[in-house]
Amino acid sequence: MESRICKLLNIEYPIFQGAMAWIAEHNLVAAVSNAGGLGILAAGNAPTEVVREEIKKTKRLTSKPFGVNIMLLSPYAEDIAHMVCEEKVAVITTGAGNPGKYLEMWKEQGIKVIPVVPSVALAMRMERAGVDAVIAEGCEAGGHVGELTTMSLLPQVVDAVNIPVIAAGGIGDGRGIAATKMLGADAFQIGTRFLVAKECIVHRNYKEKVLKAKDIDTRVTGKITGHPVRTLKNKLTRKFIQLEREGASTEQLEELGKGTLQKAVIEGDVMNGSVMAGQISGMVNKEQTCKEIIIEMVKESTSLLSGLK
Ligand code: TUI
Repeated sequence: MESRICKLLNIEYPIFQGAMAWIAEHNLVAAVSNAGGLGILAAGNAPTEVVREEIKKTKRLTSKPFGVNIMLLSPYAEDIAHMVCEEKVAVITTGAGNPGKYLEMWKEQGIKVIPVVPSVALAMRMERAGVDAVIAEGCEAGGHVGELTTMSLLPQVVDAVNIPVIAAGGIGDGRGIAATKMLGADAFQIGTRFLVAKECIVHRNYKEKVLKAKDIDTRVTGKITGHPVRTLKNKLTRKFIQLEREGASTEQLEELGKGTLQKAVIEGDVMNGSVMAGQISGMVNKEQTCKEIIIEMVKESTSLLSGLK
């Protein structure tokens, strides 16, 4: 599993843990980094000092590199962008926007910067602006998604840039890693499978819902608001879809979505909460430690790839 990403970030395996808001906190992140992957703290919509504390707690649990993901729609994004410099984090990933205005500051601090890009155009802009790598995330992923699938987006981004490309969206086992490696990926980001990791603190009901999910159980809502989100179907998605059909306003839909991720993750209300998860939920059916997940995926993919002669 040699990869230029491993050298760049000083990690053993080219496996990133997707930064899931409210979920990717210090326990999960440290477990992934200690297992040789790259754990990534999700800042989500959390206030700056909460994220700073999470960074400190993670540092106490691991001496390995880990990242912080800044969700650029957060009201605290700007503040967190400065805080991560003070805390000297090794890697920053970004989502849900263009991090252009922070790049100079982060690069001056020697931080490795890896934005999520949902298009070739943004990938090229980011390369020109000096980022270290990009994450090409297809809409099979859970949470906020772009238009293109991993199968279509990834090879087009790989052709357009010279920096390393991390594949994300729809990777659930070693076959997904082998397949996206064939499409040109240098590393692989996995979110949904880590939801059911033993070290993952998400509510038990959330884990059960992912474990029970079938292939066709995710829905994308919020296309109208400009922020489409993939979740497992439930009472909330039915309400969303009905309101969208009735031509509800962006404000009404945003109001309905407020606080719903916390409701599912912390309170375990998986009927009225937002159960963000990717399309591979249907193949997640066992609970393992982060180390077991990583080792199993590495073994499966290397075996598949070594069979290609
Ligand atoms: O960011 C994610 N996944 C997320 S963020 C999130 S919290 C949230 N909740 C409700 C609404 C919105 C966010 C839950 N899941 N993945 C990475 C990602 N980034 N997906 C799509 C994008 C993206 C979209 C547009 C990245 C850049 C971008 O640029 C637009 C521009 O300004 O050029």
